[in-house]
Amino acid sequence: MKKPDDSIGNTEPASPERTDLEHGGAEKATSEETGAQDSPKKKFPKAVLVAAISVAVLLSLGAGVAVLCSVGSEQRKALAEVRARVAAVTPGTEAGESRTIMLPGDIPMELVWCPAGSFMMGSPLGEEGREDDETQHEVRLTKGFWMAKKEVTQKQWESVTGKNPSHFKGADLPVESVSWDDVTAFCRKTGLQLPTEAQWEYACRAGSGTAYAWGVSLNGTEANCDGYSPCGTTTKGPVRQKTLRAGRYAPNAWGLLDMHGNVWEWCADRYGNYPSGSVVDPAGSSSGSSFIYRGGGWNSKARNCRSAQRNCRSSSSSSFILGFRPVLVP
Ligand SMILES: [Ca+2]
Repeated sequence: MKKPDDSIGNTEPASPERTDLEHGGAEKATSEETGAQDSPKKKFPKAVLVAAISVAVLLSLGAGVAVLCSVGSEQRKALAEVRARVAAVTPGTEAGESRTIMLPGDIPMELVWCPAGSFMMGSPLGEEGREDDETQHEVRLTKGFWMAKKEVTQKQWESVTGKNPSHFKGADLPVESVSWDDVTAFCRKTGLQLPTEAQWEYACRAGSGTAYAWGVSLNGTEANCDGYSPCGTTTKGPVRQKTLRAGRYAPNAWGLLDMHGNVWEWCADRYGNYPSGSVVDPAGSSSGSSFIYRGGGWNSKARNCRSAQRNCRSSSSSSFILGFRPVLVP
């Protein structure tokens, strides 16, 4: 199994569960009990007071549960509407065509059309930064697909899940600290899906055959990465040491943003060796416990942001270097 190069990213921020309802109920009970004990005239038997307090607490809890049920019901309805909209999306006609779907709360997610086609997956011998598991082979994708133009933002994540686990907080920053299990749950709720590794690289390259969609070098100027460790050049560039607003850098030829850098992106596939010959619609290894993620992140050396670079980890693992973007296959 490959080892993630960005060991710094294994730190997981704490994400305490909210229990507002239980805390509210407990505080109310304590306050009322205190008031009863301080009263100068104890006209009511203790049993009556205890019963009254119990009823009040139960009513309070009941009202809270009812509110939560109502909110949950509205969210389920909103997500069902999202799935219906997703299911109704039709194929595009040309690369780079864009379409927008609305998430709950009228939060938009822009998608870009990636047409069916063939490409050389992996890297050629001699590419700077190349690793042994990038055996170049021809891949044919028989179906076009819509891919999110940007990494999923925290605003989009919250509109679907109601939570935000991200380490770097900001509505328009990419969501991170999400596991493969988390992002597949997001996809189930919305009717979207994770790209296969082949779909991801095909979209990242957008017709290019070079190490990066724009050419052969990166030093942190063209994408958010560790510019002190450049690739294809000896000139060092900026180091941001954090995520940046999704979509801050120039798009690739099909209009996709941040395929290189900012946060790594989960794919659907299990990690496995590439075949040496041509394949059609590959979906990764049928066994194994490590799942692919691609593209490099804000703390990655530039060579690890190459189109062909592969990385993987277990489905329950999360990190502040790792997010995702979904696809929609009409
Ligand atoms: Ca990225």
